[in-house]
Amino acid sequence: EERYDAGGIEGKWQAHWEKEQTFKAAQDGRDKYYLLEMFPYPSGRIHMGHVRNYSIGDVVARFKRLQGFNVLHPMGWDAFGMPAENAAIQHGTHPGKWTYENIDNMRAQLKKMGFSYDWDRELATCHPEYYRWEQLIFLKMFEKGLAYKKSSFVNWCPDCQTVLANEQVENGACWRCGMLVEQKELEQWFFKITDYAQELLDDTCRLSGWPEPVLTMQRNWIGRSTGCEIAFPVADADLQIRVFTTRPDTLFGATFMSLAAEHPMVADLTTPDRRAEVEAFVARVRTQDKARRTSDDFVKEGVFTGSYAINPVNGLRLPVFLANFVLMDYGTGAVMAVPTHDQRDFEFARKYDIPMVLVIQPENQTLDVAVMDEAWVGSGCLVNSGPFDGLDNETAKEKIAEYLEAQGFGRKTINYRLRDWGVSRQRYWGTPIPIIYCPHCGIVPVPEKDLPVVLPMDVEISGEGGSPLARHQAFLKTNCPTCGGDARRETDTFDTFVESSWYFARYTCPRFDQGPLDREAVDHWLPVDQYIGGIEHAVMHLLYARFFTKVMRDLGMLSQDEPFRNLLTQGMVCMDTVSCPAHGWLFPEQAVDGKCSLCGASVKTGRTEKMSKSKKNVVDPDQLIARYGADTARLFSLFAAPPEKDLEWNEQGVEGCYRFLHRVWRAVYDNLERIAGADILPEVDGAARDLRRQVHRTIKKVTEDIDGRFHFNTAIASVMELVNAVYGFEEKARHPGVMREALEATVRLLAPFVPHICEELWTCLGHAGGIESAGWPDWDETALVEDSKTIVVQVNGKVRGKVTVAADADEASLRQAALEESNVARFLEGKTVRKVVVVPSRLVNIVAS
Ligand code: ANZ
Ligand code: ZN
Repeated sequence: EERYDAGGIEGKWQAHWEKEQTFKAAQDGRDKYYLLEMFPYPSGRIHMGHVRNYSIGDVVARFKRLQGFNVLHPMGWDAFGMPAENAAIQHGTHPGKWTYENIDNMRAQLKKMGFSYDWDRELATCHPEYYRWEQLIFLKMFEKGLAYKKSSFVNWCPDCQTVLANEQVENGACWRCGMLVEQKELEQWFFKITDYAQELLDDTCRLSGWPEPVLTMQRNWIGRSTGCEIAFPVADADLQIRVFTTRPDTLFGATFMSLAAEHPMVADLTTPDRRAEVEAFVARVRTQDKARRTSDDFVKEGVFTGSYAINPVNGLRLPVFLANFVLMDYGTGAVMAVPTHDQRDFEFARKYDIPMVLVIQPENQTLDVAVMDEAWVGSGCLVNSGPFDGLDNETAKEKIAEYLEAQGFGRKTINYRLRDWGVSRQRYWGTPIPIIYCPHCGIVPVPEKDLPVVLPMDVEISGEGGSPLARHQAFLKTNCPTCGGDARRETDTFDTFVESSWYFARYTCPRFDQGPLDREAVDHWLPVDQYIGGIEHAVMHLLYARFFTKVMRDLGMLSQDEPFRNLLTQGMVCMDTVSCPAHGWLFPEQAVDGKCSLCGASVKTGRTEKMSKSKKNVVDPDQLIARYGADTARLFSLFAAPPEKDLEWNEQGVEGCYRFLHRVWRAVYDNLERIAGADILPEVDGAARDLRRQVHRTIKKVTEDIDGRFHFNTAIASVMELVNAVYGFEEKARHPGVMREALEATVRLLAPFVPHICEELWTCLGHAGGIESAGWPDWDETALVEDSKTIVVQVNGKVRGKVTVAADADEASLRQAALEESNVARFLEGKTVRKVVVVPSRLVNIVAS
């Protein structure tokens, strides 16, 4: 074929790879390399974000394979989740049907992109043969106390009758229906990730292949603080209020107590005369969402309970308040309030007229409580603190903590911001939690032999409150495995983050039927050598996956401590937004010559933003492939920006990539006859030698740019330059061997980026067996050696000429060549040379006057 026909060759090579099982990963003597991209949610169609993510991964997978590694590069589907249920409600299709159809669509789309997956390992998390093993892991965790049930306060939408994650609450209202969200106490299943808080924190230091910002986010999320727990007795009652503080140095300055509205002691602390007001306050706080309650600009309010606590170090009576900014699930849910040294307490004390006592005096100013207009949160010396006066406050933290321990009022503790992971969802389309409730035996785990607890398919999904599972009698009603009596199944399903917490391990043995993991396979392949995905998963997904790895290790299922050795977070795919005054956002093809195709009005081009359906600034990968082919789509996504940066979509860029592939095609075809059978001779001179040097330089650069650095854009740019050099080479006829070497290098270097065209051209160049078996090219060090170099000559700092000298010329000969250069000599006429500065291989500066 004389012309580059992307469509034709792409289908042909995809069929070839499939037939030959080119990308099948096998455990053999070669070094393993596990390359993984975050698996997609089967929403229906792939978008440009997927194209980019998976193109990046595919370059690495193909490159490593060519380098001789045994590469594991799997693909699958994160197939449980809300959108399937919403689609069911809207269109009346079953979530399962919807999901599997989407998977079929998207699999076909990915295949059209030519990604080098081992499709034999494909998995869908909604498949019983996947989630049965997840249920088994849960049972093992339950046995070890790592999965437990407790009642807790959750965001609850009274209209949708379901729990909402914090991210699903917008300004205190449900993201779906707009109803005000309540805090509801519910029995929920939790995973004890807090048992691993310290290890998860410590091991961040071992993840040198992760971006620093991601590690920082993980550390902040874990949020370790050291401090004290202190018990304050309640006046005239046999009660104690325990607080967590990071500032024991301010203990003498505590003038009141703040408790969370949900604190279990609220009823006991409230005096009869205060009851009505307290109850009203508690009811109001419960409607406020947790994320906002702690933000700085949230209005701080509270209510007095009528009780007093006693400060154990100075006997001061501290009124006990409830405050909206104190959260039950941090520390102990109670705070000793020090208005002089904590800004929230300061504002609260001003509002409710509570006295203040200064206990830390800064070094270079004198604070006076009467005129303070904000809390002093800095360091200083202790005052009004009895025996601790005069100590600097860092020392005082230690001393007061020791004193409290000695007196039995408190102890040093470490507190983590990280909470146990609530995994219960009142959802249908998820993994059933394998638990049975028996009126006699209580919570009974489903026996392992009865797994999987299969999600029933014959459900009615109406969108009305609650989970359809709770209305499915055949699912709900069962017998107790212990006593055989009538019992009821758990109807909650897992948070879908559970599935994505171990899929990377299951890929190593996706059809293993004796347990979740085949120890030998998982220990062979893990850790993932390179993980690639979006920054939006920097905290939750990556933290949960790390947690699960440690849990599976402690359950004896695998040996690794960490799942992902290297992490690359790719940027977003962005595009201009276009809008019409009458029709709002327009798809790019709806704007023709600056006019709206619906009404003819002039359109406005808005900001470049992340591609999204809502703003209509999207490009459909299928259309792109139909028009240009997968290789162009891949090339553009890799060439337009470095992977970790945002990529701005533009049609001209795509056109440019397409033209480049034509150019490569033509360079090979135009020279085919000439170079057929030509020997590659290393001994050449002049322009031929220069071209060889560029070939080997390019091999070196592309290799180094890809390997661990992901500088795909500069790698591609250097191959483009090489192609230019091939076109510009004037001694084609005299040096067919050099031409062949240059063209073959071009094809081999481009193969990881644009595999279809390269396979085709490689065959045209007379090679049987496919480019995969050719391996990655090496560069020839001797070809890199320069035989001459060009040096700039300055006179008094101004460039006056250039000289070309032997590559190994010494200083003396450089100096002489510089002084003899004709233009330089002209500038030196009539002057005396005072000094000659030689910067080897760069320039010579002559100082003359
Ligand atoms: C007394 C004090 C004095 C505090 C002072 C701060 C400054 P980090 O570093 O985030 O761990 N706190 C404790 N539990 C709380 C809860 N459930 N809700 C809201 N606030 C809570 O901060 C710990 C500090 O946050 C603790 O130290 C406590 O206030 C507050 F000059 O105790 B501090
Ligand atoms: Zn029973």
